[in-house]
Amino acid sequence: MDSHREFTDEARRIARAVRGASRISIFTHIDADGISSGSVAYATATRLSIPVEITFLKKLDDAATELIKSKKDSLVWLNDLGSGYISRFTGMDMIIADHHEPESVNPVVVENGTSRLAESSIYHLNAHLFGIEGSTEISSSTTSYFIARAVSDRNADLSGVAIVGAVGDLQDSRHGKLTGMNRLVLEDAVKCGAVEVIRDARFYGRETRPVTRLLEFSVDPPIPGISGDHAAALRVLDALGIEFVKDGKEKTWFDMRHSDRQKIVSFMVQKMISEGLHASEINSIVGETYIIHDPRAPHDERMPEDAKEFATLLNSCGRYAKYDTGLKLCLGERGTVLDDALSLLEGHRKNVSSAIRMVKQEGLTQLTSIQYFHMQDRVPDTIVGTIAGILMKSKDAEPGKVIVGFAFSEGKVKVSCRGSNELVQRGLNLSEAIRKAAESVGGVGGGHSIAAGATVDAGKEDEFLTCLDRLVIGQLVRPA
Ligand SMILES: [Mn+2]
Repeated sequence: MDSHREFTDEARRIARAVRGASRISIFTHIDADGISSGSVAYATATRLSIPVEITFLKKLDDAATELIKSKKDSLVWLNDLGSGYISRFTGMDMIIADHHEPESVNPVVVENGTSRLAESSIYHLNAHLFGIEGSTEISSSTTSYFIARAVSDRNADLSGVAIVGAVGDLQDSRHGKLTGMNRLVLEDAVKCGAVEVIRDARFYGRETRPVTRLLEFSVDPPIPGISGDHAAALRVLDALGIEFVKDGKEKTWFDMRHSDRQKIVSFMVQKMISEGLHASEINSIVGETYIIHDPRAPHDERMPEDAKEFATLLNSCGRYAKYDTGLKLCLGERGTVLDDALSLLEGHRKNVSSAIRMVKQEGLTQLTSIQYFHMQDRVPDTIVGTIAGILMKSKDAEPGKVIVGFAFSEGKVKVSCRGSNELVQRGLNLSEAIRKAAESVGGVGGGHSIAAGATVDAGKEDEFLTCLDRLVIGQLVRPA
């Protein structure tokens, strides 16, 4: 608990700097957590009537670093990036609100007892510096929310959109609910009506997918005898006597009666218990779900309310570089902004499914601890991670191995890696492995233990793979 206190104390110190700023330049990452974080910072500045601008960054490369450094007359507020490169910004008037592994986990303490980080002009709010687990207990959006909340109580209503960022980074997946610092944000959100917590099946697509597809595609963890088997899903619904078709159209999970949903959930839980699944695996299927009611937003029935689906919408905005659309959604705009976001999502789904078909046709290439595919220039580089994530949960991947995806990106090669909770428990730290492997071929990389990315020079893929394979073998010390 002390670490929580120190963290919120630091947020308060940073809030003073925010209040005193004459201009704020926000930089943030382009995924759901990044867009959500950016919107929290943006709303905070706007409400203080401080002139503010926001820039979305795919990565913190040299060009981005120069751009950030050019904002000398502003208080720069970095979200969801920066902690790994703090030494690039020495002397800048800057806030870094991030949850990726910092360059140095412990601030270097100098003789007079103050830390190097405290001494520098950079305000650095990152869970890792306070002994808090940054990959599961706090996202960038909830980190920035702590600053926003310390700026003004009025900003409590930003908690809903902050929760979308945390869910977008899958921080609720390990325990089937948000924990740690995220939980404190959730409490604010529930208090102000921005989020409703519902215990339910945690399937993806409860608002949009036909229910048999929803059951068929629930693969993390798999429901014995249902996942990957559309006919089995139909049989189960029939056997339970559930009417899932109305006017010739299949219902979604949300369309179904509560009692019918309960029937399906208890059937699945029994099935999983009888198959000897772990309590933690069962929890990840049946747990908390988060319904977002942004108090700032007008009601629009096309807007997905489920936090996961909201996050997916933001991710589509980011992947196709419609950052402004994502930002406006987070600020509570609907109408034509929502039209744009929904059509981006539809286009994205088409892109992903055709890419998955391609990889399945070509097959994954197997190494000892990893398996990989290369999309070359056939998809936007921003969807390689999604493809890797989906394959990781499919029957086409070999279990117990990391998936690596490549695609060409602006003259270089973008790499995305995905592991599993099980591999992380066995010692996998993809963030570290990918950083080292990328550096060994002159590239850059990093991220989280379960998901990480890199950029390397074209032609270096094989060398990179050999190095990564060796590093991952070394990490997986614990037996399966
Ligand atoms: Mn993040």
